[in-house]
Amino acid sequence: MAVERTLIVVKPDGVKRGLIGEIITRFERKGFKIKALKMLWIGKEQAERFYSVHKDKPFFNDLVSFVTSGPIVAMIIEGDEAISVARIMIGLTDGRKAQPGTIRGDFALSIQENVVHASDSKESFEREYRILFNENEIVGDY
Ligand code: 3AN
Repeated sequence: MAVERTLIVVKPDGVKRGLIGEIITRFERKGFKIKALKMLWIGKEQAERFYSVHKDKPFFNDLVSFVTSGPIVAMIIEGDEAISVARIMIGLTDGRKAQPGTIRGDFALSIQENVVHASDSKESFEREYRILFNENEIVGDY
């Protein structure tokens, strides 16, 4: 058993569509513990840092505009193999190709507006959570 943490973000489309509760519920029901949770509205500079791995992609500017277009909900969850399990739960990037039963498979019909983000590796988690959270916003064991 490898207890890990990962970062989940409900993107602006998910927040606007009233899917915050649905998404939190899926991770809670799966058995993950929520270690940090907040709503925030990120700015351009923060969004550019968050998606810096995509800075040379043709969709980068659109992606930054999209994630800054409204508030997001960010959470850190913890549990066995959290990183890979959360990736399975969110589904493929393109909502049109994501399996039904996954979050994107059930709620997204777009590759950009795909409702949710989950870190894709331990390295991504370590980099991403620091952009959205301060250490004192993460709770201890409970
Ligand atoms: P994932 O979120 O599944 O890890 P990434 O890391 O490849 O996918 O892409 C990050 C975000 O960039 C996606 N969630 C999506 O919003 C956006 N994105 C990815 N590919 C495209 C694309 N071809 N066109 C527009 N937006 C894209």
